[in-house]
Amino acid sequence: MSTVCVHGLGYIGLPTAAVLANHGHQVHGYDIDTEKVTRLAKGKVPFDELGLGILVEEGLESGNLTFEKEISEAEYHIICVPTPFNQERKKANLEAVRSAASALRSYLRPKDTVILESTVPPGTTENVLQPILEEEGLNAKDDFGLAYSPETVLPGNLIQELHENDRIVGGISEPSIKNTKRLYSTFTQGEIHEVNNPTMAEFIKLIQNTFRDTNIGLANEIAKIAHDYDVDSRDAIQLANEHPRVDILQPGPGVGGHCLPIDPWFLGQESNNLDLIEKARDVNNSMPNYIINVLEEYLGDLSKKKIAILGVAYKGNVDDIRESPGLTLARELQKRGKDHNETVSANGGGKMESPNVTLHDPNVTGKVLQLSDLDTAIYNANAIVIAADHNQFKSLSRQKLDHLMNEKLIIDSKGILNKEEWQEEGFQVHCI
Ligand code: SAJ
Repeated sequence: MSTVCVHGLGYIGLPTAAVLANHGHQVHGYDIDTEKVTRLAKGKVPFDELGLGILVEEGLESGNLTFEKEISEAEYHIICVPTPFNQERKKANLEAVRSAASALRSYLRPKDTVILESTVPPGTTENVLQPILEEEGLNAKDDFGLAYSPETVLPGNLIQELHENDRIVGGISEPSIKNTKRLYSTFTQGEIHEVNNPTMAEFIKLIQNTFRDTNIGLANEIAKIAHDYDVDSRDAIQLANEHPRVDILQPGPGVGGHCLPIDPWFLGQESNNLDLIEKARDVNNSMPNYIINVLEEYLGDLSKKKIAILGVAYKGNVDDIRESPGLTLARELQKRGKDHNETVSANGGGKMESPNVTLHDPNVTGKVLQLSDLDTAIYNANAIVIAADHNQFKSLSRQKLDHLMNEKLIIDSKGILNKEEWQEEGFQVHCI
């Protein structure tokens, strides 16, 4: 068993630390957010993830898992810090990787191994991380190990996937790869694939998410085309996928989360050859406005209409709102009235009021968003848009909606309702 220091206790670092501790390693969790560290030391997990709370609790009880405000020496240092995206410059912000590297290098001893897991543009491990780690005089090739091994786990199913997914390990030397494999093989049943340089591993991670984003872009475009022919896109995709070599993903309100909408741009950081990939991004980003067009098809002018958005998490059964399509839709709806009024004040014409948008999400908490309970959100609504496929929305009560809504219109952008059953009760259901 080994000593491990995990740098960054977010969506990936915390579950990784807990799983490692659960497999007998002595794990030290470190984060620059000292309040978070204090809460974690008391067993308080800052986000919902199936099975995570219990693993943290067990780790703390066994003494295998500790959370500290200082970095500690360890045989392995795993870096799981955020790599935000700078929208304007279309570049990754690697500040957190840089400062994690500067902070840990004085704790680095010969024969230790540093593993980067954060999603980064190709070349980051060797060109950004390595030089910073070497500043204290140790040399990565001869003295310590350095590898990139991307996390590939799905939020909502993280713990299971940490145990089961294959892993890619790209190291700068044979010992770097060997030591990294040794650690991961203690908890993953998936295959560990070695590649002989970190850049290749970084690239593989990015094309996995880019594949998914581009495939969803195709599904979204198919949904728009299907509507023009009055064809149900989901039925069409389902049957098309019966072919052994066709595997189209599902359309929706847009692509959210911290990974899929961002990773394609990381891929393009040092390349001008993104074409189809950028187009797919545009298609996915167009979905909230497409939903507004659909709403207008049914309701006409949306001024003074009340639209309830159900689901502001970026996808079903998570509480994460990063890059949430539901929130983008809300913002775009509100913008409609504003944009219209700016045009009419310049050119003359009648003013338009923004629709009244209400938000409901049973999984998300927080005052900033002004979330309503379900009844308040849908009361007197002219339409509901389902923007996240939470389990709770699959069993919405027709009776309640019938009773509370002003007009019985549902835009089901995730295709979770049984359309026929709802239509039998007099609802208009439009699936994206
Ligand atoms: N979505 C669709 N249609 C689909 C599938 C998803 O519109 O058919 C939408 C979702 O609603 C959501 C977005 O795409 O808004 C992203 O959701 P997701 O479940 O596809 O992926 P993430 O972002 O939660 O996690 C992805 C995963 N990558 C792959 O499956 C290739 C996960 O395994 C990665 O670890 C994660 O990114 C990451 O951290 O990179």
